[in-house]
Amino acid sequence: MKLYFSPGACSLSPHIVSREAGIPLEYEQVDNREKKTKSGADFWSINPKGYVPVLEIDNGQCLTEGPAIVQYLADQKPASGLMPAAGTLDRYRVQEWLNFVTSELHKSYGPIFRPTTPDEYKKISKENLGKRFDWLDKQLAGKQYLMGDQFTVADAYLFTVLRWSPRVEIDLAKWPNVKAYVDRVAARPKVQEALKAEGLQ
Ligand SMILES: N[C@@H](CCC(=O)N[C@@H](CS)C(=O)NCC(=O)O)C(=O)O
Repeated sequence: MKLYFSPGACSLSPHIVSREAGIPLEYEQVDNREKKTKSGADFWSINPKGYVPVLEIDNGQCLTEGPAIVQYLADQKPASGLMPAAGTLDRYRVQEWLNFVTSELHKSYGPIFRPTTPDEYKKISKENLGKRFDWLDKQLAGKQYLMGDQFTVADAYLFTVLRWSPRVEIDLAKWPNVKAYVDRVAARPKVQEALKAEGLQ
């Protein structure tokens, strides 16, 4: 299988999951501005939506949308504990987290990165993120990971978006549990491996 990624983008989440699960993937870098892959392919022809991540599965099909990709990868290695078994309440809890990260956090960062976004809009996006972090900080009190002691795909995704904070001048020190969580996830050997492979360390 091949993962199309852009360094540090949300594709870092499935990248981390592949390494945590011990699934060997081919990784192909995408130039998100030019919409070209490292080997010169037209990225629009790979994902007509024009964004990473994309997982090309061995049968030639492509799967898009990070939250779907991480579940697919984790389900290849159920013993990894990265995704609880289908039908269990814990599975829906992890899906609840994935949805929170994608809709309440991930898509609030996007406009802050864009140079064309009006400052007033950026300010509102940051305030909204701050409100979510107030809540998140309480959820993480006394916990190693979102689900307790078990690292799951939701942690790979949450970590991926939280690490964009310094680039948009959000200081996570205001939320000590969130800050400690980011440091804890960053210290995981497989996370370190993924960061190094993307040239982020
Ligand atoms: N809904 C998609 C969004 C993916 C997304 O926002 N990807 C960004 C990187 S974090 C991207 O490739 N953006 C390039 C673009 O939109 O031109 C998902 O969750 O996978």
